[in-house]
Amino acid sequence: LMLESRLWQALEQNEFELYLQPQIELATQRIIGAEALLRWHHPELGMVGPDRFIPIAEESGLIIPLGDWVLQRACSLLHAWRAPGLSHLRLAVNLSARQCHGPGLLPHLDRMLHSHGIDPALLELEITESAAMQDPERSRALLIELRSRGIKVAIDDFGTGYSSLSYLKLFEIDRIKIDRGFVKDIESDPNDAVIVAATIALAHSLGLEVIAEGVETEAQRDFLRAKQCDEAQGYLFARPMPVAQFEAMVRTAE
Ligand code: G
Ligand code: G
Ligand code: MN
Ligand code: NA
Repeated sequence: LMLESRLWQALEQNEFELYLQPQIELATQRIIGAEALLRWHHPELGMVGPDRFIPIAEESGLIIPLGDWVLQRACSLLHAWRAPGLSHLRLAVNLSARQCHGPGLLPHLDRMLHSHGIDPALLELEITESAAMQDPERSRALLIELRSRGIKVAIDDFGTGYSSLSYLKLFEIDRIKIDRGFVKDIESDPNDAVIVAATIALAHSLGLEVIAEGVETEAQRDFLRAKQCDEAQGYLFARPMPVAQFEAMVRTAE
């Protein structure tokens, strides 16, 4: 209850910040973009992570204005990145279930993309299986609308739902994000290794790209690269970080 009432105030008082976690192309080891991850600088509690406040924001409806704020910040970043050395970067943004199924998302996105003059292909929206499956017909229609604008769509936490294969059949998407639960034991659990390798092959044969999350070791990275996984994200490469630090990292790497 305390956090809920503080959340509305937090939005007004600009206490939220987007952190960025680099995404790496495995074949070249280059940073090809980032996932935007929300952080709350609470004046007394310090940094509060999204696991603590996103569920509350979903429940209370704050997720709509908060999600709009995230998209607006993401679009203004993409606008700023139309600069030498940064213009290739893609930005992935998480959508919550309520945001996906509300009526305001597409008009808001259209306004943001237009007013910031952004190439829609540089924006990727991450939708979890469970969010999409809450209302499969609506999600299907939404994903078609997003993709008709050239916006990229990724399935987040792929493999953790009860309907991963139905998802691939039902929805038009661009990329799957292999959940870090499968990546974690790739070296020690032969089942996980087989599942990950088969998922990559399946995705590729459907014309989809694959990113693996939660990559923490060189052995995991080498396994994924050997199985032709396109991209990876995780503590091995970098933790989520403030925008300025991400930009400096990209510039140094170039
Ligand atoms: O950032 P962390 O490192 O703690 O993220 C935890 C969870 O919060 C992840 O599942 C992520 O998808 C979710 N999350 C982070 N940022 C956002 C956001 O801007 N919107 C939504 N809906 N979820 C987010
Ligand atoms: O949106 P999603 O649920 O995938 O959110 C990504 C979450 O995973 C964030 O909480 C982020 O901080 C976390 N994360 C990113 N890389 C790693 C990693 O290598 N290991 C672990 N354990 N968590 C990670
Ligand atoms: Mn995500
Ligand atoms: Na995920």
